[in-house]
Formats: sequence, C-alpha cells, structure tokens
Amino acid sequence: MDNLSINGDSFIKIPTIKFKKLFINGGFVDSVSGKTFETVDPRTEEVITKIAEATKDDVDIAVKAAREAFDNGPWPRMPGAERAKIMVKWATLIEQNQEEIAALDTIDGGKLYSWCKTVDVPEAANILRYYAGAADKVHGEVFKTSRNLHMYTLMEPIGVVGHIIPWNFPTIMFFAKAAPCLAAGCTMVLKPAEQTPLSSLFFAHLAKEAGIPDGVLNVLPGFGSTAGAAITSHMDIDAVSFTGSTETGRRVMQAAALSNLKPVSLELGGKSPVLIFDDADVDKAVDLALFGILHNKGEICVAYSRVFVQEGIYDEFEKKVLEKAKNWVVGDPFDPKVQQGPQTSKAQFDKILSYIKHGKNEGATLLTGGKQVGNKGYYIEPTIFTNVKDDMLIAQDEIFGPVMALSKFKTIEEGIKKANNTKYGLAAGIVTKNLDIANTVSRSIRAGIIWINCYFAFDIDCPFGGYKMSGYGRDYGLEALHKYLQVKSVATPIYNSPW
Ligand code: TXE
Repeated sequence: MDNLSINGDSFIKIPTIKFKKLFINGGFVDSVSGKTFETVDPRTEEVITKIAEATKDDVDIAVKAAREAFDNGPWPRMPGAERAKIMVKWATLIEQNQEEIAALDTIDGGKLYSWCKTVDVPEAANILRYYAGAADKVHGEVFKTSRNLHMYTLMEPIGVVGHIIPWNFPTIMFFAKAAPCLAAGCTMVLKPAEQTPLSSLFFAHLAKEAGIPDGVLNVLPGFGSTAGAAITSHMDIDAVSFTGSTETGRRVMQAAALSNLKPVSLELGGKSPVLIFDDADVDKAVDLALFGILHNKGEICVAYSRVFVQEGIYDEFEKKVLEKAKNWVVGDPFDPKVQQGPQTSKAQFDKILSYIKHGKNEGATLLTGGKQVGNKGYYIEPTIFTNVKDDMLIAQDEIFGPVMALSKFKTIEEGIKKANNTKYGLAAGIVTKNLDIANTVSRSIRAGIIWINCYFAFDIDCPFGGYKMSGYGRDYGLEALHKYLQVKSVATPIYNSPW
C-alpha cells in the first residue's frame, strides 16, 4: 500500500490491487474469452486496473461449480452451527482488513473513506455474524392435521442463487445478499457492478481463507447485458436476488420468467419524500434533509430527493438550507474534512448533470449548485431546486445524485398526497414532534421504511425493501433468510391414532 498525502498531510495507504481475476470454484481464473475491462478511479478519471471480464461461458462454468457444491458438496449438508463458525471467521477476517477494504471502495466508487471504514465494513461483519447466528435455527413446523396424518415441514435451501449487486454500496450489498444465502445452506454466483468490482474479489479471497468450501461462492465481475443476463436467464440457477434500477429489474424478472421461472427478489429505485412539519426544529430539519440527499453523494436508493416543508417554516428552512449547502465540503473522499466525494462513474455524472439541465428547462428555480466542482473527477456541487412542481421530471425520476427538489405544502392531507405522488415506494421521512402527525403520516405513505425524525436508520434485524415500483422481497432481517429457503411438506399416515 502507498501513502496518500492530501494538503501535505499523510492519511491513508492506497492499496495495491491483488485480485483481478474471476473467482470460480475456489480459485482466481482468467475469463474464457481472455477479455478484461477497466475500472476507473472517479477522483482522477484514471484507470485503476484491468479486471477479468466474465461472459456467458464463465457464468456456465461458475454455475456448474455451484451446482456441484449444492448437490454433492458439504456446505448444504453440514450442521448450521458449522456453517456459522466459518461465517464468523470470515467476519473476523473482514475486520482485520478493514482499512484495505474501505480504501478499495473509496478508489473504486468515490465513497468517503472514513464512512466506509467506520460504517460499511463493520456492518459487513455484523451482517455475517447476524446470519451466522440464524444458521442453526432454521426449522419447520409440525401440524395437528384434521386426518390421521403426521405432517410437518422442512425448510430447505433453495439451491444455487444468482446475486446481482449495484455500485453504490459494494460492501454492504455483497453481504446483504451473500450472508443469508450462505446461512441458509445455498451456494451462489455473484456479479458485482462493473464500476466497483474490487472489494467483491477481495471478499472472495477472504471467504476462501475462512474455509468456505470450493464452489460455494463464486464472484464474476462483468457487465449486465452479458454476465448479468446470463445469470438471470440460466436454467440451473434456482433464484435471483437483484439490487439496481427499476428498468433493469424489469429485465431481470422477464429473463426469469422466460427461462426456468426462478423466483426473483428486487430492490429497485426510489424517489423518497421527507415531510417537514411546522413544529419541527428548523436547524435539525435542515441537517437531516441535507444528510438525506447528500450522503454518499446522493447515490442512495432511499435518498430524501423530494423535500416538502410546511408553509409556516418554509422561508426559514430555505434560507438555512441554502447557507449550509453552500458550505458543504466536496473533495477527495480520503480527506477526513470532506463531506462528499465524486459520483461513481462518468455515466452517473453525466446523468445527474443532464437532469439538472432538465430541471432548469422545465421551470424549476436553481437555488444553488448545478455544476461540476473543479475540472477533474466526477464531482458535482450540492444542488437545490425550488419551485418544483410534482409532475416535473426532477420530482418524478430517480436522479441518484446530490440534487434536492424542495417545495412547500399546507395541510397534512396535502403533504401525504404529494409524498405518495410517485411510482416508487422505498422510504419516506417525517419530521415532527407531534405524535398524532407521525402516526397518521407513517400509516398513510406507501413505502417500505418510514423514518420519523431520522434518516438512514437501518438495522440488520429489521427488513428492508420496497412498495410499488421499488420492488419486492426484503433484504435484512430473518425475512431475507427466508428468501433463500423453501418449504417442503412431509406426510405419513398414523394408524390407530388415539386422537
Ligand atoms: O443500474 P443497473 P445502472 C439506479 C440509479 C442509477 C440507475 C442506473 O437511478 O442512476 O439505476 O444505474 C446489472 N441483466 N440505481 O445502469 O443497470 C449491472 O451490471 C442482469 C438504483 O448502473 O440496474 C449492475 O451489476 N443484470 C440502485 C446492476 O445490474 C444487469 C443502485 C445494477 O445496474 C442487466 C444502482 C441485465 N440486463 C442504480 N443490466 C439501488 N436500488 O440502489 C445491468 N445489470
């Protein structure tokens, strides 16, 4: 690892990239085609390294290994407690490599290093330990039937699972998918996003070190239209778990339907509202709203991208939010003073700027921001639009960047109506001290998670997923474990039953 110096201070060691090949059947291998692709540092727009590119042939080989590991290997057959031991060891290895993993996500995805180190990486270890704890508590039920039958259910692992993950949370997403799947006794093939393959390959290496048997976990960097599509349409993959855009989610479901009807779970886009009521502490509400849209540079499916402020405090809110947004620190994500790094990719950077242009064209007022910061790296100013009408594109489409659509509302009913005026239903926020308002609004908004006086309040024990076009199925909690299990009913007659 090399030392990185920012403004004369030496902070961090930039890791040497050790793993660049596909991870199949317990080893790192070149792709069948020999193809590679470049992964780019969004801070500098420079190529970090070349990574082996999986295509359909590699998916076939990986699925064969995962199938063999499932049908004949030890993983699904060993007691849950044994799987748990290996998963716990994996968690420890992750913690031991905390700084290197955090740095990989920072150079690959522009994420804040300090946040990755103190939140994302420890959370990965937490997720593993949580599901390790569940691995030996998977059981069915026994039924008192209406006939002379002894009937019970077995909870069996669903089989070979395909996971496709996005680029905004490469570490947490990896474990939100892999940990419950492996705890259930499944085997898996995971495709990281093409923009952020580095940490996934590192996790594969640590999985091997922890003792996960060959073939159980396979990691295939590559593109969606080739490797991703080969996973979703594979006849020998039994289930797919996907996180990404709503548009791609539709393709995933279609491919599953047209192949072997595998069940899919989809965690898709969002356009989450936060309703700030007149009784709110304005300073706190401003902090919450800004964190809600600028955290992880707005590349979060649950971002508070629509901010609705009740008319009594609107003017004060607008003045204060403007002041704070102007002082928000954008820059190198390794610098501990920085609050916002670069967007993950050129494509995302261009998409955000084009929505900003669109917002101006459709008549919204640009209160602040709207431009690139500097002239190198995918940095964008914190951007706030006011006078936003609910039917404008910037109020309807997921921009996935540091762009807030701010508007006002009068009554609770109007606020609820505005909040629900979206095809998405992932998250929503409420800022109020009034319990009646909090209770009414939380039950009236159609979204998978409601945060009252907070943002980004996740816990591994609490399920997370979408309503409406934000998808279905849940990650996190025991609900996620059940995605990777299926129920088998067993019956046997009881002769001469006393009952
Ligand atoms: O997403 P894709 P993109 C939203 C966000 C963003 C937009 C586009 O609005 O601006 O999507 O991002 C794989 N079959 N979200 O284009 O395409 C792909 O390789 C199978 C919200 O990057 O959904 C990657 O691994 N897989 C979201 C993953 O899908 C395919 C997070 C996500 O990419 C595929 C990311 C195909 N045909 C973007 N095509 C969230 N919910 O957090 C692509 N992929």
